[in-house]
Amino acid sequence: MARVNRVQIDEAIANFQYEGVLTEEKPYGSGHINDTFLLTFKIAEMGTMKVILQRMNKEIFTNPVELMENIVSVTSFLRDKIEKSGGDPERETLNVIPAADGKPYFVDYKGEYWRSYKFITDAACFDQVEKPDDFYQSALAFGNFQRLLADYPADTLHETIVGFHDTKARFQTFQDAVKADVCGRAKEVQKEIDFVLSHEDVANVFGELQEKGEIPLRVTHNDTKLNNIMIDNVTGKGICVIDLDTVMPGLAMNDFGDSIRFGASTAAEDEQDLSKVSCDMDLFEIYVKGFLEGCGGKLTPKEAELLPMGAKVMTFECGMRFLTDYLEGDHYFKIHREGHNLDRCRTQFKLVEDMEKKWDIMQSIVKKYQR
Ligand code: ADP
Ligand code: GN1
Ligand code: MG
Repeated sequence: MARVNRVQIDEAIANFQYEGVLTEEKPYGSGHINDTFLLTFKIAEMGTMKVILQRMNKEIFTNPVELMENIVSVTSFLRDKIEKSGGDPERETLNVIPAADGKPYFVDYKGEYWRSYKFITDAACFDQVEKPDDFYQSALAFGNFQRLLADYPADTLHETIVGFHDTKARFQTFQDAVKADVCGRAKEVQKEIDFVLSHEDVANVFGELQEKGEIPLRVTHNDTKLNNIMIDNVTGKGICVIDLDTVMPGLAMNDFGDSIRFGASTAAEDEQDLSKVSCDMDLFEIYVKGFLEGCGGKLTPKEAELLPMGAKVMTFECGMRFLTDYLEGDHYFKIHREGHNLDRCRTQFKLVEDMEKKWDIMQSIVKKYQR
């Protein structure tokens, strides 16, 4: 997407139901998809109010109206449950701020879509695990999120990205990208291409089990990385699950797995020194414990048994997506340097290899907590 320009952002700010005087505006967070800004308003003598303003990525989310319909509906469903259990819905779920015309989004003069959320104060998002307990709390919160949405009417949800975790289809897209080689980059990355090709079985495993009816579709988050959860600064609890763009029917193992690929890694997702990258078994264990607790015993024995496979599938898929994007000229994930997507792809494949070495340990850890 072209960068956000000044006129667009001013137009967006003027068209949401904000109160007070804008005193600060800055780009915010480290998401790879949307353009996020933090705005601060001064409200009379009452103090300040912060909000998140986002330009949604229209190239990726091709139907932002349906996407916002999902978010409004899921957040009101959660709000209701949070209220009933005596929680604080202002902090424990996203709160959409309406546009001036009452819609949950604003369309700017370029036809691009914006939305706004109340900023969750006194909480933080992490790009890497700093304290193991934060990872445990994120596991509890993502497991709990799945449990809270277990009775959400799944057939009313729009599929915001078709085939988002259809790993088999993504394998095909990858092969097409290698064949087309639009940037002439394939020759530099033969080793990584061969890695993908030698793992076709990993791309197929969940599709085959679904066809056989051995694993259920649930309402899942589908993008469960650590920086999509807010940890309360005071209590240290995983207070709110954010980035709800991909809440759709999906697989419990994939929600588990995406958290592992990002949070149980000993290095950043884009680390260039691969000797620093491995899958930490202590963090893996902490997450297994928290996730199973959060799901409240709702996973079937088959799903629990497949959790290590979820970690491998999601890590492999993500590496393959980064490599596809590198081959196609970096149009999907935001990059901040040359070869950024290739660096990201390499960490993911290093993690897959490491998981293969630690496979027996991963399985015995899951057995220990399975109930
Ligand atoms: P992306 O899809 O680009 O990852 P996110 O919705 O995850 O976009 O937002 C990017 C970042 O902005 C998050 O990682 C988080 O740091 C911050 N953020 C988003 N929503 C909120 C919120 N309501 N309160 C506080 N911070 C938020
Ligand atoms: C993207 O939106 P963000 O930055 O939380 C991506 C995920 C990837 C992740 C890799 C909608 O997540 O699928 O796993 O980057 N989100 C989308 O870090 O494609
Ligand atoms: Mg995000």
